[in-house]
Amino acid sequence: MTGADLLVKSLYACGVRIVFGMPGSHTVAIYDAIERHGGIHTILTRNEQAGAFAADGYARVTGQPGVICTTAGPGATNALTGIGEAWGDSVPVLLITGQVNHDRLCQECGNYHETDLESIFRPCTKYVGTVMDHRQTPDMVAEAWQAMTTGRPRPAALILPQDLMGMDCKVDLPVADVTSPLRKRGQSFDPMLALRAGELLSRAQRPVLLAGGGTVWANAGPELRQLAALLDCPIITSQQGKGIVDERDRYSLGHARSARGRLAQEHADAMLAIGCRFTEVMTGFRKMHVPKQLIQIDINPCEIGMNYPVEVGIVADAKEALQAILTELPTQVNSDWSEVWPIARAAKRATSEWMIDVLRAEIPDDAVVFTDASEMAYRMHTDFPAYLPRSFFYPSNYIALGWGFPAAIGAASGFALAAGPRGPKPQASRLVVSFSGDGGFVMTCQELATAARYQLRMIIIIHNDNAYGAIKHLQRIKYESRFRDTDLNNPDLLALAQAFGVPARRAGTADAFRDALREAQRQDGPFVIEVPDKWRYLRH
Ligand SMILES: Cc1ncc(C[n+]2csc(CCOP(=O)(O)OP(=O)(O)O)c2C)c(N)n1
Ligand SMILES: [Mg+2]
Repeated sequence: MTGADLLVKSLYACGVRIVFGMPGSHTVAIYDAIERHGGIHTILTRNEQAGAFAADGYARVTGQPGVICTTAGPGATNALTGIGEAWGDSVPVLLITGQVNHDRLCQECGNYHETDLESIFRPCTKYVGTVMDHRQTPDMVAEAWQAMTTGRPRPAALILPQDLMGMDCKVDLPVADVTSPLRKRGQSFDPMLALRAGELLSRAQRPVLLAGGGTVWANAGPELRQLAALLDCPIITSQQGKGIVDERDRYSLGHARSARGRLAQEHADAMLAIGCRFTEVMTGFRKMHVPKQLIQIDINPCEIGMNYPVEVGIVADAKEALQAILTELPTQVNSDWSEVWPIARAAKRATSEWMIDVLRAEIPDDAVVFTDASEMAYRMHTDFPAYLPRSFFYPSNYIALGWGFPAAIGAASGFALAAGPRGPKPQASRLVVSFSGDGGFVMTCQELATAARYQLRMIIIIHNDNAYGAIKHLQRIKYESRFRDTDLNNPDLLALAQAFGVPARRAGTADAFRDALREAQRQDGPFVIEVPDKWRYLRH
């Protein structure tokens, strides 16, 4: 048994069944151990950045940590942007990376791939460690796993010197048990706080519930819905909280920045914010109306009162805190939204986009949509209703362009794995949609090779305005239309897809888009739809 065998056994014991990434000289021992172990699938990506994005997409959709394995030095730093995205959006992603021999570390004595990975990854991981004795491996895997899966989910990095991975352990060392009670996500909190929160909410005339990503990771949808029903009040969400309660539900007023969501905020005299960070994007650069009577629940104590002053702050897991508030809620509640409900429910968005409407109408309710940092995707936050938790994703806070397509690959890989080689037919597994602009798609388009290699069932939509439209827009409104480096000379995207072996179609109208979506859903593998948008291009 080698250090790499110990690593693989430990990962398997944590429940890892899929590893994204690519091998290099410093990690071939790990890949060989995976090959001999036989219980873990690998998904080969063509750039480690995309591998980290895929691990992130897998984690977001399954709720389980995603794993990315890279070689030392450039492999690891390629993955850095993906780890940054997972850090910004609170997603558990484990980076497994090689390193130069342990006795040569930090000496700059000519070992290729050498760089100080701990220092590079420390600011964007909850746990980072370099194995300095191969027998430490099981404990360090368990520590990394524990960091990712308790409290606020965030990435971790485990750095493995290549000599230790190849080293024989002589004995069959046991791996650490991480399935034991370290699962508890929150810490205990003062029940008086739940009582105060319950009193405040029941006294309010128009309370509103604001749900963020913390509610999704805590699986707190049922409690949230129950509280809304008891208070007869609206639920609005951040981008990360989208779908925690079906956006068609009578208590849902959708995304906080939607026309309906804004109405809820404007009329609210109390707010319960749960697992929501009040980020720059979500609050429209702090312009969001937040009532003075603010109760905030967050698993991370630093978030309480960080952006808006709070009346009551509860450091807890969202589900546990909501359960406590439900218990403490007085039977007499004063809430009365009767005048606002009809106006808010009828509120219409400013302009409708056929791309968004046709997509929502054509794909199944349980389809999973990954969007990239593009103008149309930004519109989708407010205008694309999510029906389920973990069904609509956007790189919300680090906002790495090029994230959407590889992240969708990660999710599609997870579904393919769950279906298994003899499992349900591909059509029976959930449909994955990737929705990018042309700029973002071309940034990681090499992953068409990955989608084709594993025949992942996914629809890859590219909204093509031949521009970095979002940035061109800024040049127009802030810099008197002095356009520089925002018009693009794109390849023929259909020919590009076909060169990778992925069928593709162009659709320039709502009808053509509808037909293309239907054709795509009849496929067993990936399918590209390009939507050219000359009109938008000219409008800028
Ligand atoms: C890695 C990275 N580089 C640059 C940016 C800045 N950026 C944000 S949106 C955008 C343009 C995206 O263009 P496209 O994907 O075509 O979508 P569009 O805005 O045209 O809808 C750019 C360059 C970023 N967020 N991330
Ligand atoms: Mg564009």
